[in-house]
Amino acid sequence: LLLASAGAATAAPELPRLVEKDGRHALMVDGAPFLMLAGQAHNSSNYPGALPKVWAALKDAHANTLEMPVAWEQVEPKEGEFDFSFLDTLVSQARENDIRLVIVWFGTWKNTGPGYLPEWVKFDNRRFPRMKDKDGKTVYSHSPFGEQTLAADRRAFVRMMEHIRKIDSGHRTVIMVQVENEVGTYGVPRDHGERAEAAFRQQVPAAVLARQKPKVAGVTQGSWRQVYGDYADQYFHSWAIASYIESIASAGRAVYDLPMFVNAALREPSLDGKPAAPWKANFASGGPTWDVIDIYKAAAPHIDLAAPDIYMPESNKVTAVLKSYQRPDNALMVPEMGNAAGYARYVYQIVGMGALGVAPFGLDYFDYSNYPLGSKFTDRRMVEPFATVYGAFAPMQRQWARWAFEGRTHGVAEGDDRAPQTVALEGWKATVSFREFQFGERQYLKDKSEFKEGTEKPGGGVAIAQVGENEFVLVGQQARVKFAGDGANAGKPSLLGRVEEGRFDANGRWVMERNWNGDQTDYGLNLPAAPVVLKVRLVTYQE
Ligand code: N0T
Repeated sequence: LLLASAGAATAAPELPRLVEKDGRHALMVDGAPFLMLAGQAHNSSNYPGALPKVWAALKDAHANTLEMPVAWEQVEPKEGEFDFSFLDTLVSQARENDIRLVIVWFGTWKNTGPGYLPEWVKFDNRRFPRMKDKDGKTVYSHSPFGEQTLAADRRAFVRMMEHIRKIDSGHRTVIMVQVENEVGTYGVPRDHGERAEAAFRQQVPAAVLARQKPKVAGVTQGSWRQVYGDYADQYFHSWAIASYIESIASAGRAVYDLPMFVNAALREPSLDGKPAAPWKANFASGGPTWDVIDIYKAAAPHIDLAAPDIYMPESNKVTAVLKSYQRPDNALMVPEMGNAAGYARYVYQIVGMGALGVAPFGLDYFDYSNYPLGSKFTDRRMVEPFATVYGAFAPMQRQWARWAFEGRTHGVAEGDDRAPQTVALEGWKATVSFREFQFGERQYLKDKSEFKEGTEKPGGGVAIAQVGENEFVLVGQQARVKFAGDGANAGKPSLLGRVEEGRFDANGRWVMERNWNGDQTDYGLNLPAAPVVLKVRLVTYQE
């Protein structure tokens, strides 16, 4: 008996954790990189009765991870009385469905507001103060300087982490935790309550100064206003909220050390590389927007990453957002993205960039449509565009995550301009073009205004992994890919050596289904509307 239990203890897999090497990142799950092909449930799907429609959609989507909210109002409806029965149901059903979980903590702030506070917190503004604006008027959003609010939120969060440890430490079904949801405040740049005002007059902490450069010429230290001028209010609020989150996350990790992150309601990305302008009332001040990631890093070392919630459908904005959140000190993860069909192609770009994971939002069959942020549909028609892409990656997600961590992967999504894109590879470059017929070149067409059916809207995407010097794995749809020598192979004549269409089996072994040649390779590799996986070998030769 003793031996058996000792064996079971050693068999318990290690805790999920984030690792970094050469500025790249992996989420280690059961000791190896893991790619989260995820979906986030609707906000109100966090009750046992709602779960059947969640699992059904995730299964249809070929997802391996569910992001599910757990709300403070739900677990502590009366002060000090905790009920984690939903977590019990969620975790056990996740295991039955072979799905990992990311828990999304709806605490003090949900989309900046107090919606998910228990009523004993929400309506007691003395104990749990809201922010004040500059005229002393009460703001809807709770103050990050509410000491009792922080203590109460932290206690509930810690109790949740204790509960997760209790039910899950032998399984690791829960792999990450999001702390709060889309924090910040709309309409007001910062708190003007008494404690906030006192803190605002203090010196900017050295940890912040070390990362976020002063905005006032010639000033290297001083109060927030002195150092950051017109940016001071937003920066201060970011620091205040990040510090609040740090207190919750560090206490939670002390009891059960899961990777933790924050998500951002985006502000407009920088399309021209220029720094952001000072805050105007057009985005949530204080949230982890791209311009204040450094403040979050300084104030919240127990938060592994800040992540973008992408509800901007434009391809140039999506690209700018992804670039601004992928940094050597910040792993890329997209915990929310619109679930409209047009977003499915971005999975190739996101996964190709080496993200830890991606999740369309509202990926369950609850009869609620997020249009215009997401799909008009609430049934299979909503899931289908993601299902085909996830289906191609699902069997190979472990290999893909390893390749991504090794820096071998690249991703492209068709742009709104439909223009070709080039991908720089080692010794090679790939040109990806869109709307082409599978056979022949455009000049063969009589009617030059003709395009391939099904390409009326941008929907193409390709992810490429360079698995060997001259060997590639391509996953993609609705695109044409052509390779040419580059770098060490520049100018050398080359040919496709072999192009196998196939799939990876459950053991990660390649299963060849056919060899593409002739018409199927003479005009580039023409990926059909439904995703395919190709293994491509290129060969240079002497003329
Ligand atoms: C998201 C989701 C959920 C360009 C919206 C997005 C989720 C939260 N908020 O379904 O509420 O809990 O994180 C806000 C997007 C604002 C509009 C942006 C237009």
